[in-house]
Amino acid sequence: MASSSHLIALFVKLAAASVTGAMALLAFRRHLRDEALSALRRDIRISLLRMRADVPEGGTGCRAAPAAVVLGFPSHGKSSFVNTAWRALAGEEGPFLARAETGPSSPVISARRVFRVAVVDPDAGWLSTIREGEREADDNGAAALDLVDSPGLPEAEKLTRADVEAALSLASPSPECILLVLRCSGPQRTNLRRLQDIAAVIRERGLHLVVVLTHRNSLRSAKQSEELRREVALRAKTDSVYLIENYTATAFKDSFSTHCNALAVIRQCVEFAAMHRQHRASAAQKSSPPSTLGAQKSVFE
Ligand SMILES: Nc1nc2c(ncn2[C@@H]2O[C@H](COP(=O)(O)OP(=O)(O)O)[C@@H](O)[C@H]2O)c(=O)[nH]1
Ligand SMILES: [Mg+2]
Repeated sequence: MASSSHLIALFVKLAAASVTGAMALLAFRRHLRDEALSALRRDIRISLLRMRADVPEGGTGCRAAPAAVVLGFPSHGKSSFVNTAWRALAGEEGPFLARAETGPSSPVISARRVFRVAVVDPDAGWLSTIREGEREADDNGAAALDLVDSPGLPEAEKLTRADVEAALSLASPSPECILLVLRCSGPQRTNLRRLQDIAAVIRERGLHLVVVLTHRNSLRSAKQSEELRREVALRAKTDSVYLIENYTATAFKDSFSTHCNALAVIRQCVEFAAMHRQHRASAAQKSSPPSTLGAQKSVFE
């Protein structure tokens, strides 16, 4: 009798130790994931702040928030991606909050198209003195970017080059990077065939593109995802291809992979926008007439 009670006590202790161990592991995993998201947000903030700092106040370059146009066919998840990116960048918690209007079928006519998203400072609070300069810049909206939700391209069969050109030139503010959003499953998957043509027009305008494939959860396996990613990369001639399951109002649950992918997409996009700005600035410098001071100098050299 005494030995069985000892056994039970031992069993209870073992169970308690296993539960504590499992909880500690879960807490550790959560900490690692939070750290990974913070690192991505930090990278994005640094790039955005650097883009602004590179142009002195009153200088000739552009100090505005970089603009990324979200392009794609209707109902492929463009507006949902804006909402997803907003949640991930702002580090929003609690119930899902939509900024861009979304809908299951026909394109939603939304009055709002430009969404200025500020990137939350992961170090706010405990690094307050070191990062004072950055916070000051932040007050002026430096660590932010504009996501421009476009109305949607015409159906894939009817799509022409002029349609893509019009979508790019009508976008306001004018794009510095393109986020091409395509649904990776269902009958809409056939639209991927037009990827090559769309990507060509984007490149001809001197813009970089990031391909965002939505409805990731409808793919059956990691192998299928990888094959699709490779196929899209070949068609679009870019390695910047990301698969994502967007946040939607139905059955919403925060997901590490969605947060991580949305932040990775935006980090790439900001990098491309910075390259685009630099390219434009150096092209403008080359085309501007040499100053008289420069001309005199060359005479005396
Ligand atoms: N399951 C799932 N549904 C999505 C995803 N992205 C968008 N949706 C849904 O697809 C529909 C169309 O999305 P929306 O963002 O309005 O497409 P848009 O016309 O390209 O802006 C909406 O009902 C969304 O809830 C996704 O990644 N996964
Ligand atoms: Mg939309």
